[in-house]
Amino acid sequence: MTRPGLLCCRARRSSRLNPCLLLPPLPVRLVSGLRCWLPSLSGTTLGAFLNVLTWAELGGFEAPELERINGPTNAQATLRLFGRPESEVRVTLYRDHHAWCPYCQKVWLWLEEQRIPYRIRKVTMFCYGEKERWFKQMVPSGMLPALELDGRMITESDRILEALEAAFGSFGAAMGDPAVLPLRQLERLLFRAWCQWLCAPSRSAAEEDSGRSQFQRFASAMEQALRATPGPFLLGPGVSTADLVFVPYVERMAASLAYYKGFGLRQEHPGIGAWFAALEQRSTYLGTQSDFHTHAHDLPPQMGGCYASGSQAQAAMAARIDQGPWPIGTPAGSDPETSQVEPRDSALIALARVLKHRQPILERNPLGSERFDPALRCALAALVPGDHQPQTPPPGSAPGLRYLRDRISVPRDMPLHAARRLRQALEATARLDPQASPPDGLASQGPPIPTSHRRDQDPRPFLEALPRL
Ligand SMILES: N[C@@H](CCC(=O)N[C@@H](CS)C(=O)NCC(=O)O)C(=O)O
Repeated sequence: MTRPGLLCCRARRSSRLNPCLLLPPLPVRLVSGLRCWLPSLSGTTLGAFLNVLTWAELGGFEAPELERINGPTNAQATLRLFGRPESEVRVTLYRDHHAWCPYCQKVWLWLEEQRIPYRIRKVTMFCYGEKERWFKQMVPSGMLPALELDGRMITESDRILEALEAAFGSFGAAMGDPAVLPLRQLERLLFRAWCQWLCAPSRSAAEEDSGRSQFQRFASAMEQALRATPGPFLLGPGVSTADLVFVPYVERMAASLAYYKGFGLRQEHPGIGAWFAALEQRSTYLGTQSDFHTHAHDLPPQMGGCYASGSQAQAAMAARIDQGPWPIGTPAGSDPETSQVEPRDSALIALARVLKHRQPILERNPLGSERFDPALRCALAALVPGDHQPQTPPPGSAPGLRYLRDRISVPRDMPLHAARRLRQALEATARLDPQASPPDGLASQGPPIPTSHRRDQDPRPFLEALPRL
């Protein structure tokens, strides 16, 4: 069965969205869409794949273009001007390629909130590759973040913020303000309690409980600090540097404690939940915000290991973060991870990001480019406008689909909701793999995500595939 009706309906939709995409006659379209894997399919299975969209058809569903330089905060920009001329740029921020470095996020957010024109140069972290020689010549320790201000190189995130305050004025109360200093100390105490709970194996249930209650003591102290002002931020109604100091690690706490402890930080500490919700009203924070899945797997090599509690609730939560179902279309307020309602174009954004990096995505996949190509297009069919279901992929595709599912990084690749849509599409397609039996068995998973390093996330193939500007 070729199901021509479905194919025609898609073709019409794509050509309507993009009038330049003049589709060739039906038989040619079918052949071009199938050329990579026709030889490996038998006549009976072939019919099931005839309505898979071609790359040209997928390219017809355009996502709105992101204005990287002057638009909302985003992880892809290498220059931010906020409507100012480039000649006004005095700052270069050196941060990591994957937006995994918490101390970089603090400085990044400060520059975005203050709308200071700046350049971004991305550097590799030791855990996912080799540090660039040019960066080590400037910063021998290789540590991030680093910031160049009027030609002067500064390292250490707190020193960087102090230098930025001196040059451009503070963002609310300054780093050295008597109201900010005790909050900065509290952030370090909270950080330490989190590390002790998460990064050391518990030898008994009592030890696990003690790690949890020690952490909750400082989480409650943060809530108390929030209650001491009219809120929703630490120093009152306006977000300020004091909040930015807390953002990176409290975000990582929420993610890692959900995954490794089955602990809902936002739910257990509603004051912190309300603080996150206020931050999620800001496009600045949304542009730097990561998600549970990304942090659950970027933290172990950075922290020297994260230890799961092994409770039933923890195992269930970790499985949901890894394999879904992800909270898509849940009622407002019931999403454990964010208060942001899903933007309407999140599926299209996911599609556009895959299309942009299609070549290295295909080449890096363990199935190999030729085998993964049709499987990926089967999954992407679920992202095009309309109520489309993923298509049954060629037999044996599940590990390749799940390899990609496990390596979508937020916000490096796309925002949180777009990433959920793409993971959902890949997983739903993997479950249709006729050879994946049992459907969620180990054999049909992709290669496991490493925990002592993340060299599976080498950024170079993706950078090399981009057009040189
Ligand atoms: N105290 C420093 C800590 C910076 C730091 O630990 N940076 C880590 C990344 S989060 C780093 O650059 N490590 C080297 C690497 O991973 O390549 C600061 O506040 O800037």
